[in-house]
Amino acid sequence: MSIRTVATTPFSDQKPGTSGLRKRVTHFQQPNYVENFIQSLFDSLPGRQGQTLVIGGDGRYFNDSVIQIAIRMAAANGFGKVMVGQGGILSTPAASHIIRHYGAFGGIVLSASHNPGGPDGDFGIKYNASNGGPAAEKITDAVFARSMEITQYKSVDTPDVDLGQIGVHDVAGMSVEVIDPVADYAALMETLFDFDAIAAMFAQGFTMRFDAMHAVTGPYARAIIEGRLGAPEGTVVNGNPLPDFGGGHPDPNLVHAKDLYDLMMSPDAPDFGAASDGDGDRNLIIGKNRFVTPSDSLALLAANAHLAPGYAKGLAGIARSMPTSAAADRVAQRLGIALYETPTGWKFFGNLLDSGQVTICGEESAGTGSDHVREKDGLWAVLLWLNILAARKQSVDEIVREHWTTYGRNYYSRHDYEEVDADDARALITDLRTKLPGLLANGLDGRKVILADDFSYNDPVDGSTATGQGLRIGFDDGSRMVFRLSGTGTVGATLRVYIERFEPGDGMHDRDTQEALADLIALADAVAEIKARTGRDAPTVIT
Ligand code: VG1
Ligand code: CO
Repeated sequence: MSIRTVATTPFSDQKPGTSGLRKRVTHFQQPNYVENFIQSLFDSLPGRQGQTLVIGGDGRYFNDSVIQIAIRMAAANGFGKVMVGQGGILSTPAASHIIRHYGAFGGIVLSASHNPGGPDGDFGIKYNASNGGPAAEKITDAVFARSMEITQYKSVDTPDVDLGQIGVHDVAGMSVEVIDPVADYAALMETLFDFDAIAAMFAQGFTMRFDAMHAVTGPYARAIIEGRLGAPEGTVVNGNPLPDFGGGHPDPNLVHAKDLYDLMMSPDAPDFGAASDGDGDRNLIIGKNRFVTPSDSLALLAANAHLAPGYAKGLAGIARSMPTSAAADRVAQRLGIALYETPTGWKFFGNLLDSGQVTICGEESAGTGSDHVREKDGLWAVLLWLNILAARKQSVDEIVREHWTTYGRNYYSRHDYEEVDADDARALITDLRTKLPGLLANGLDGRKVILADDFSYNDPVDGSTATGQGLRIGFDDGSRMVFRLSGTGTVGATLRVYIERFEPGDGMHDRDTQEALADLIALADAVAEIKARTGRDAPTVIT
């Protein structure tokens, strides 16, 4: 079969963001746009000849077309084998596991995560390396550089591979294996958690709702929660992945998973509620009348992980992204283990996990995970929670309250201003940056400022540095505000403002979060001139 070389010209906007290249579907549909990016990626991966590439996605609109393009281009670019999820489906954590489990060279995950899908929605392409984790900046920078000078791409003329049936196909001499997207992942989960104890809890009448938001986790949650753990059918809702996620926004937060939230706050609430996002790497955890913030969830999981068989020997260390609250820091302190603070994005946890310095990682954006894969993992977090509930035989609310009494509570909230004019947003950050030295010297509104900088990170493993990762202003009472621009949006800019305040173990733990943070929220607006510069009265999303 002859390889076809096609002439092309560069696009100037193929720089991967926090988590791969993300654009509108219509943008990806421009002639050669997908091909250019995939060829730039392959050109940046020396040693790929004869190797195995994993391909899968979250099932969103355009997933099937891009998978076929990627398979043909993999064959033309010398890969020896492609493993692809049946129906083109692989959740992000499952793809990470498959890469590791089968010793693959890397993997392509097609997803725009929590962004909406459909013909007018978003699409995305991300690359994971042989450790199963998101490509480090060294690789994404190389891909971007290549995309700016690309002149041709390679493909083969073969018919589409039938992704509907599990089995092996030949594409121009390259083997394509269509695999069960769930089986290996479910088997991994069974090695980490006490499935018997969780199943016994369900058998005794424990109730749960898992909202898959018509995204990728439906088949995984059904197979594991209803299948292996024996929860009643119907425990998983919105369990069929749809190309447009049923018109919804597959972001498991209090705005987009409002149905679940309302149920959990109602008299009919089951014992436990959870949801995941488009590609299955995020999680939302809600108990009866008790929403657990992602930052608290990270701290709680770290403090209780030893109750699950996979973590019985304890944790090596904990890592959290910089904007995530300091709740996990106190757990690390008590456990006598290291706490690492990294920039936003899972790729920064990779080296710490690979070198065995941390076991559990988390982000305030509803991402938690461990060294079992190299991505955040929504269902993993849900199963660890279930394991903890089965072991402690207490409600979510009781466990959270006990935690606060022991460690204190970090009141925490993130305010997002979406689709702001990109120049205005950049100017806001630039101007605020110039104010930081003054704040450090003079304080702010009568408060003593002990930290005012633009966060930069030195990777302790490979010595690489990431700068410009967010402006932080910290006060002497442990409260803090952080400002950064999103690297996953597709229209304009999204300003994220993260606010937290520490309340000690014997303090007031029952205040409304927005109210408890009101003075800091007002201060953040004043110092960054958010309303004036964005023209917005209120954030688009509050989490
Ligand atoms: C956001 C979150 C970040 C997360 C990233 C990818 O990035 O803040 O914590 O790692 O999304 O998550 P940003 O740059 O928009 O703030 V996902 O679920 O899209 O893979
Ligand atoms: Co995601």
